[in-house]
Amino acid sequence: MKPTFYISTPIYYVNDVPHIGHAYTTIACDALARHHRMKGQKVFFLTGTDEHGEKVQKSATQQGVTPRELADRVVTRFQGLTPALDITNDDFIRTTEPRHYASVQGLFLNSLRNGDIYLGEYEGWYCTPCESYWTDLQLVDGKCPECRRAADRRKEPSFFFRLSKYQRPLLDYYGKNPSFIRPESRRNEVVSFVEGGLNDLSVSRTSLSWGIPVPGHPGHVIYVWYDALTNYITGVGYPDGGEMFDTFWPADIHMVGKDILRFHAVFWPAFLMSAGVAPPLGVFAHGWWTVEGQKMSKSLGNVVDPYEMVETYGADAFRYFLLREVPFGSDGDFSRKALVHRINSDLANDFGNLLNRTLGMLGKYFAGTVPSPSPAGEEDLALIARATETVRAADAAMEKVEFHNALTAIWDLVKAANRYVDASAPWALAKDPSKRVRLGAVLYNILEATRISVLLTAPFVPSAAQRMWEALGCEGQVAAAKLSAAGAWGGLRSGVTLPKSTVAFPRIEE
Ligand code: ME8
Repeated sequence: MKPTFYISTPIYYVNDVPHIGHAYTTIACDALARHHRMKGQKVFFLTGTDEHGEKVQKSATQQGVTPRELADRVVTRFQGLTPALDITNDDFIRTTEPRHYASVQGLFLNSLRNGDIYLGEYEGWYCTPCESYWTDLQLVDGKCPECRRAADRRKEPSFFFRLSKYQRPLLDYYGKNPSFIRPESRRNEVVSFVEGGLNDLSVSRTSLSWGIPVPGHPGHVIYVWYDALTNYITGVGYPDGGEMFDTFWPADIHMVGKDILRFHAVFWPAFLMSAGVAPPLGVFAHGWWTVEGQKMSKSLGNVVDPYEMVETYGADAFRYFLLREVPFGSDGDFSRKALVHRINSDLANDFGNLLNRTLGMLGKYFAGTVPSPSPAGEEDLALIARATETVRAADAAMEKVEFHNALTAIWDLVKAANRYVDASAPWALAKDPSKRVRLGAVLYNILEATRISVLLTAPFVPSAAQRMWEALGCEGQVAAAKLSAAGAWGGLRSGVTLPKSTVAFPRIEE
């Protein structure tokens, strides 16, 4: 196993406040970061905000403030997601920070010096919402091929990055690193795009002032995507290098929405190759959410506010829903009905109730004290084997970034534990004093299967998992437990006294 793991979210534009899409990417990264910490890896998890460019400047003008004022106001809403959603990012980067200026200018200068960046003139189209350049041929019915909004004609002096030169090196890189772009279907999309030929890319603007100046050419500011992508190396100390850089670069996963895959899988590795910096090891593109069957938009008034979700349903439930409802990588539809259904059926009924009813029986039959395990019968061995297999299966799914499969595997264990309760009928055993040892063994097994389930759900529902962990008499933070040790059967301590009940997941009125 690699000793380190570096994962990043995209950095979010500050032209508007966060919505469910931003929360989704950040939560997905957080679950992975937590999982990798529990595997014992040293993790670096970076998120932040993208504050320059025409889109932010335009939004500021519309609101009658400077871009800086807008950024300072909106950034707090993105930073606030960390406590609200229980996110464990190690750093938060703003592209307006001095460390980032040094990094972007440093990277740019490397390519300017080796001739990969040269001065020319840009003539073509620009889509401000996407901050993207397009040629006549690329436009669809005169509109941006990406977002189908009107693009503007531009003609201005510009520095260009020699992207055309990197067609072969990029294709070689994809060929040698089959898991660089995931999921697989997206990889094919990018490979065909690059095989179709690459034009040199305009990487500076003179008609805009809100950005990082090109060193030595104060009339030019660096293209916002060149600026933004560089955040991933700024975060680990570029251009100075040092221990952080050596430890964590190249990043393991840049997590992105499918809308911005091309920037990450084509432009970014080319910029890095040109400057002599290793490309990232992986880019994962996830799908898009619609809301109650419709595209989310301000004009429809159906934008889902993550803060409101947390207030109404709690961070654990929101996190669980987003990662369980849809296969990661596919598009999905958000609906309150589906969310409430998942909370009541998966979280409250299956999982919460497993612990709660077992604590009830433990209280009644053993005054709450955890009995000793004893030699296992066939049905016990089946449960133990299932738990051991689940630890392996959940990890395998997480390695493939298949959250839904990890959760399905964990819930199979939860359901198996519930069936074991019904089949072994502790309430019947309790009526026969000669079955007391057996009763103790059964309760131990249920609690132990629950403990392992709690351990595995900790990356997804961190607060509830911690409450359940404590209710099971386990010490310390479940988030700090190591999967290899704590995932082994038999970790539950006998002789400790547990509460008679606990509500891990309150039911919601439908
Ligand atoms: O693109 N469903 O920032 P951004 C799922 N600053 N995810 C969604 C979504 C939806 N409906 N809408 C947005 C930018 N996202 C650039 C990135 S990175 C160097 C620069 C998520 O504020 C998804 O992760 O527009 C998408 O990639 C990101 O928000 C775009 O955020």
